[in-house]
Amino acid sequence: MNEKIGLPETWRWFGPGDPVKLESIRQTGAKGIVTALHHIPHGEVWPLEELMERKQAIEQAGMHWHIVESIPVHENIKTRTGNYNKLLDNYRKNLENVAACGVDTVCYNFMPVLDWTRTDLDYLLPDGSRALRFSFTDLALFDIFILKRTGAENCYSDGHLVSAEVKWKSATEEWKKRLTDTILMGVPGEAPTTLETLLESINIYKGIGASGLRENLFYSLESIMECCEENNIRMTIHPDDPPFNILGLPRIVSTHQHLVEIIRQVNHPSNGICFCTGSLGASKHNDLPGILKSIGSRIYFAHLRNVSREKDGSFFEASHLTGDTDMYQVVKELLRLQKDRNEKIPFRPDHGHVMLDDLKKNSLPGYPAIGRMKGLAELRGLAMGIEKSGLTIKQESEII
Ligand code: DNO
Repeated sequence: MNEKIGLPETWRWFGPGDPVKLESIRQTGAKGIVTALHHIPHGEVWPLEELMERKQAIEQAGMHWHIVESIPVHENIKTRTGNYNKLLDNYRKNLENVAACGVDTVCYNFMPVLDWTRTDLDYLLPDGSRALRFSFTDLALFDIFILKRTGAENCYSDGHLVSAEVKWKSATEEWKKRLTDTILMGVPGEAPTTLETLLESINIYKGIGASGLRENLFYSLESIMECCEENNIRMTIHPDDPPFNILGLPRIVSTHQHLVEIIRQVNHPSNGICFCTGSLGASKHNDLPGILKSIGSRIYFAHLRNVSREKDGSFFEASHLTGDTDMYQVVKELLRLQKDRNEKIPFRPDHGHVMLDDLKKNSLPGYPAIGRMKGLAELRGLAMGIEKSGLTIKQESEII
């Protein structure tokens, strides 16, 4: 694609073990690779040598590496316990190391214990393809009957309690195990959590609450901003996925207000946002184009995907241009921001349906090749159409 038109296209690659190889990614048209050293346990220093090998492999395949997703934040940093200061030293070291490889943007999240949470990785769509889904009934079933969290029943509507109990009675052991593995999974390539550690963590976070977690985020951000500045790195926090409370864990990156608080509290240009339309869009209260208008000056990276919300708060991942998020408005705002700021805002097509030949292959949940490539192609066309028809007009962001 003409680099001067549209939004820079990137692609998430999970490293040499990813079933989608760099040579294939190149054929999608994406120029930028988004990756991380997923096999290294959270909190450890990533060896510079290994990072350089990654960089080389990406460049040899004809692409470049500017974005790391994620340098994971260790639980002790989120809870500010134990060796958290040492872990923050390691985090700064990692920032220096990735910067030495030419990385200028780092994505991370501050979700307690679990990264994104779904209840079904294989949801059958009417056209025969498969998507990820989050069902409130299944979450309630897991919470009450499998995790057996004290007080869980108080967190769900009467309707969810009834449907969870009915489903529990007829569920097979195999289905229960699959649901448990799905909820505990987190990020492909990283160690899953267990029921025991999840329960322990839920207890720890009970004592911390949303305000404590927020303070811990601000403390951590303050402690790395100077390092980011020196190394020309911009941090982008990923929104909570889903953007509402689950399993009694606190949430601090779910709403417009949360994002405003984060950038106001640590008011430094290196403190930015990863604008994930799929995460934010799972709540009907989030006005996505409105968020872009408001805090666009701090959005340095975008994840574009769509969700269809169901009446009871459940949702499934729709194709990139359908679903409840108006992708036309989102892309238009992003293009406008690019113009205002006179700099590019990279995006990646986030997730994709399992379809066509991928139905016969093993791909990482959310990250098959063909569904993502379909999303990328649709988004590329949308951006080009908007830009070539001159639909973006200058508008400054409201705050900061
Ligand atoms: C899901 C991803 C997230 C994201 C992390 C960032 O597909 O968008 O796992 O990488 O939350 O730390």
